[in-house]
Amino acid sequence: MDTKIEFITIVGCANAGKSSLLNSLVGEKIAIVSSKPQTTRTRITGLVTENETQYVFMDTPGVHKAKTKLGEHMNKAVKDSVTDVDLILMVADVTKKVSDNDISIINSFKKNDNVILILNKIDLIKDKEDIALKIAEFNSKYDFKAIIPISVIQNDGIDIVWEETKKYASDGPHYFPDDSLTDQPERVLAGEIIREKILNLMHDEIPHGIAVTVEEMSERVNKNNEDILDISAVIYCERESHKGMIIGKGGAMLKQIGKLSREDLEHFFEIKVNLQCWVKVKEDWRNKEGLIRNLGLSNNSTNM
Ligand SMILES: Nc1nc2c(ncn2[C@@H]2O[C@H](COP(=O)(O)OP(=O)(O)OP(=O)(O)O)[C@@H](O)[C@H]2O)c(=O)[nH]1
Ligand SMILES: [Mg+2]
Repeated sequence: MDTKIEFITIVGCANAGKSSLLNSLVGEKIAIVSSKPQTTRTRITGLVTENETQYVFMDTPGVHKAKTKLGEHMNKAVKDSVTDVDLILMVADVTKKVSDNDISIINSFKKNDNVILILNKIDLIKDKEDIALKIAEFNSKYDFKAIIPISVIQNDGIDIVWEETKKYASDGPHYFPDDSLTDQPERVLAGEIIREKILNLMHDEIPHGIAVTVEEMSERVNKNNEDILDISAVIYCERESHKGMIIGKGGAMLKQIGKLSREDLEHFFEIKVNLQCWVKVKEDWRNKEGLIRNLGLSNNSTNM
């Protein structure tokens, strides 16, 4: 059988719904999602193999005005991702004004790039005329191959995204095993699931200064003959005062983070999980190149 391959990058401003779209296209939650901007920090690959064709989707961090070295790495990951792909899916939140960041994303496209604009969150729009106006505004900025209004949350329009996406596959070998969903190692996925819970439970600057590493992940059989996955994770934060808040009164916050993470980890890995979380301080790590690299968050440490 002749095989086909297509590389697709998903770009856009922070919080537009890029990771939500990736999860919807892959049909499995492989990228964490939160209501806070700058949730995604590295390029995440999502894979769909259908008959002879493999689709390699790359979710990227939201473009934003970087205030830390980590932010600069995140923006660079986006710039790097738009070269040498078959298709770019640019995602914009239809409820937001066209921003400087949208324009800088559009300026990074070359004239002949295949770019489809996805206007997400149409479930929040009451007057459909507003969608038409947004389409006209974006239309004047770049020659998009298509503009598709969708709602990931309501699963509205995803079929059209697929229909348009499929046009850009070409002959070539598959890059990943046909049954893979992502290239993220299991430890990275586990760490991200824990970070998502912290993003949802904590406020202000704290969640943005969190990094999670999984130090141990191993399976064993317990005395009741059940399979258990032992996971030991370290939650890094930027200040001693943040550490106290992550642990919470009498350990209540850490307990809650642990409980929600364990439930999600058990669902994802389909096995009973025993989770241990430790909290450590790495002063101002988001501005230290060595620490960013050690935590696997620099461009050179992503795995493609
Ligand atoms: N109402 C509505 N909310 C949505 C929709 N799609 C995503 N969201 C919400 O928008 C927020 C951001 O979603 P993400 O998928 O994390 O956005 P992102 O573009 O990956 O964000 P970053 O990784 O921070 O750049 C979350 O709270 C989602 O639940 C949608 O179709 N409608
Ligand atoms: Mg994201």
